[in-house]
Parts: sequence; structure tokens; C-alpha cells
Amino acid sequence: MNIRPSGQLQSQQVTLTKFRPAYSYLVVRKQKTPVCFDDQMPFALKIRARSKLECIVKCTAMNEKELRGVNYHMTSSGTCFCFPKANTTYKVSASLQPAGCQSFVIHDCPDNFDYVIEYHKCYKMQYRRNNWYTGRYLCNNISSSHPILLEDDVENAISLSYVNYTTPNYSVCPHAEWTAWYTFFTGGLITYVGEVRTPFMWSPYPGVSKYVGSSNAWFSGEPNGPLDGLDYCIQSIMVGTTGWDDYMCSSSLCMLCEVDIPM
Ligand SMILES: [Ca+2]
Ligand SMILES: [Ca+2]
Repeated sequence: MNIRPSGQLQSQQVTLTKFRPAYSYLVVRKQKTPVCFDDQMPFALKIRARSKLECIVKCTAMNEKELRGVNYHMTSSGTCFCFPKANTTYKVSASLQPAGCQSFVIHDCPDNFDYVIEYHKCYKMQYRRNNWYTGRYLCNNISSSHPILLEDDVENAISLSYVNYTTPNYSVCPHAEWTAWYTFFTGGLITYVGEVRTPFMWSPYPGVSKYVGSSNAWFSGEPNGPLDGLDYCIQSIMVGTTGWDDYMCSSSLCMLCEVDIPM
């Protein structure tokens, strides 16, 4: 960010470099849009500050380890809001920026990925169709990311929103059979260990797995992969129908990659 601290504020410089301007991908389709947090969120803390620098410094001093970001309102004689980390969706708005709001957020999402401010996630779509194993290999080789793990219903909804808003068009990720559908691989699969079939597992990296568990995201009638010795991977279908389907891992689909970032 373009803030140059001086005087006694120089000691805060290391902290300041962690703050990045706030953007959303879920406000305007195919556009990274500057946003501010919604000041009305119940956990917002309102304080006074004479500059955006002072806003950041004060919020940091009050809440360093638990701070997610700040809003600074230039036109309301120095109103500053501190937003703590919260395991919830954040409401953001593009309309506050023209009204003189600037917002900054702390996250560790690498620059070649998209930070989804609404749920503190870090995603990027591979717009190349590969079988699941090649797709995972490619994710693993980009910023140590992995095929997306949809760990709750909110993340499932946010991921669909992200894909819907960022995709260049609805034909770049066709289903292997129903080409008018839009679909992508996630990190979930059912496989065999020895001769024994596993439950559905998230497998972000080779040799790493954890149970998918029950989910409301399965499409009606799914999963239905036969016990035929083949691996079936969870594809998330966005256009054509909506929901998860277990589908042959050997089929060629796009894959949504995710970088795990600290809370
Ligand atoms: Ca995830
Ligand atoms: Ca299926």
C-alpha cells in the first residue's frame, strides 16, 4: 500500500506491509472491484482516526493478532472501523468507495491467486481440462495449492459464486459428456486401498486425505459411482444443474485450485 509512515509510526512499518487494499470478485462479474467492509456488521468496532495510517495503527494496537481489516472514511472527519477475524461471511460493498471509504485487509493469499474477501479463501481456476490426478499435480505445483476442499456449505456456495463471477464464459469448462454444462473437479474422491473401497475423501496432496463426511451439496441421486474398481472424483456442477457428482477421475475437466491461508 502507498502509506509512508514517519516519526514514531515507523516502528509500525512491518505491520503495515501486511495490509492490502480490499477487493471483491463477487460484486461485478469478471472484474476485481475495490470494496469496503460493511460498517453495519455487528462485530465492527468504530473509533476515531485522523488518517488511514492512524486508523490502521490504532486498530492494530487494539487487536493485532485478531484483526482482519479496517475501513477509513475520509469524508466523515476521521471515522475508522476495525474488523476482527471472524469465522463468518463478511459483507462488503463497492458503493462505499465513491463515498470516501478506503478499506485494507490482512491475508496471505499469493498474488497469482484470487483472495475471496467474503469468506477469507484463496482460489484460482485451472482453465485446462485434465484428468483429476494431472489436475491435482498442476495445482500442487502452483504456489503449493491443491484441488479445492469444500469443507462446509458456505464454502461450497462461495466457491460457486467465485467461479460464476470470474469465469470468462460458460463454455470454458464443459462437462466431459454434457458439453453445455459447466463443471470442475474438487479435491474429493472415492478410491481403493488394497482391495477395499474408501469413503469419500478430500485428498489435497498425494498421501494426504481426510473424510468428506455428509454434505447437502450432492446432486439428487448422487453419489452413484459403481463398485467397479475405478476411482470416482467429486465434480461440482455449476451450469446445467447444480451440485456434486462423483465422476470418473480419468475424465477431463477443469479444476479449481485453493491455497490454504492461516485464519
Ligand atoms: Ca477449502
Ligand atoms: Ca455420479
